[in-house]
Amino acid sequence: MAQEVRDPQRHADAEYFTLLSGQKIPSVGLGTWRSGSDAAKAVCTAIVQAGYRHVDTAAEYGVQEEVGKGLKAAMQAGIAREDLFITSKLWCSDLAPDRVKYAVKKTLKELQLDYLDLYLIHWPFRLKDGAHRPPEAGEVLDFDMEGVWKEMEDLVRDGLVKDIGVCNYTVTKLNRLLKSAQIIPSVCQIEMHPGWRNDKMLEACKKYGIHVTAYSPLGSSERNLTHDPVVTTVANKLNKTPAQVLIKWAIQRGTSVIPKSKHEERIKENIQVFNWVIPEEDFQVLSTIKDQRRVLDGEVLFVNKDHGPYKSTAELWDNED
Ligand code: NDP
Ligand code: 1BO
Ligand code: 1BO
Repeated sequence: MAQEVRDPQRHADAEYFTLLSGQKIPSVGLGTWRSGSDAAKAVCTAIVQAGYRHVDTAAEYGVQEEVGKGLKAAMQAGIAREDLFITSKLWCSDLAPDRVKYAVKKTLKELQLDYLDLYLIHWPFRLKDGAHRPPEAGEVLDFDMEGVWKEMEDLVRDGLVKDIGVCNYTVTKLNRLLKSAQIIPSVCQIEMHPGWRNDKMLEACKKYGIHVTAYSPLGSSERNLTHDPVVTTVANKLNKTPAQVLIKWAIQRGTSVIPKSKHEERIKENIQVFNWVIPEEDFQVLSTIKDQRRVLDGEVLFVNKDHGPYKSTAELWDNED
């Protein structure tokens, strides 16, 4: 068992985690998937009013220009660029060696930034431009993992990004990547919450020193765990909100965490997670919820049951679930 899983009090008040590169990633960041036209206001509110220093976005979210406006407003309000940690992601249609640099430059332009703190491979599956959901025959292409990673490494050398990492990897894919990587991924971003603990990936990452960021920490909008009776019972006992308990649970596991909200009050609520702890017994209760399942299994994006190359979600996740 990884140290953090064994000792959930160790990271209780970590405001930052240190990456392999030495860079620090703030433990709480603002998610921006499905923030739409509210993204600029959410980002600015989070940074200037609520004290966030970490924002997670992606080309695929279609909000980067809005996020960029929010970042610009925050910087105009006096927050220094170097105090912010901005993450974006390489989308599946750009998952080819000759498209990586172009994709990051487009992202930087949309965000009005000259570097990213972290650039992630969004999903380890390459899609044809304009692929349908679910994909039609021939729309899921071969992914040159080693070739793309080499280009990602070049982005670090060129100073366009400080750290690189992956999302939605399995232990199998991580082991393959590590065989050829010259720069080990600093971060692996994966779905994690008490309803999908994903202990296997957490432990694999810890073994290699790869930091984990937990996405959909509240169970996303599809499985809103803020109404789960186990979570609400612990929240009532600790006099905290269910969202705060879910976010704190993630930090106590040694992961950074990127809750998304479009609402000012919730954005503020979601970072009030310091100077208190989830006691061991309650942490264990949260860590033994039986109904373990992913919210984002990737099926709609990558599975074509008749033509493949991935005919089931089990295949996407290398039969590790
Ligand atoms: P979250 O688990 O963050 O949940 C977001 C939902 O919870 C929204 O419906 C939000 O509504 C609601 N919510 C937010 N705060 C509270 C609160 N205090 N009380 C009750 N409800 C609340 O889901 P996401 O899937 O958005 O994950 C977070 C982020 O992770 C994403 O936004 C994205 O940045 C990243 N991500 C990355 C993925 C990847 O493949 N790498 C995949 C999925 C997510 P409202 O906005 O109305 O407040
Ligand atoms: C559509 C991509 C899933 C959220 O990151
Ligand atoms: C639109 C995202 C769905 C992932 O399975």
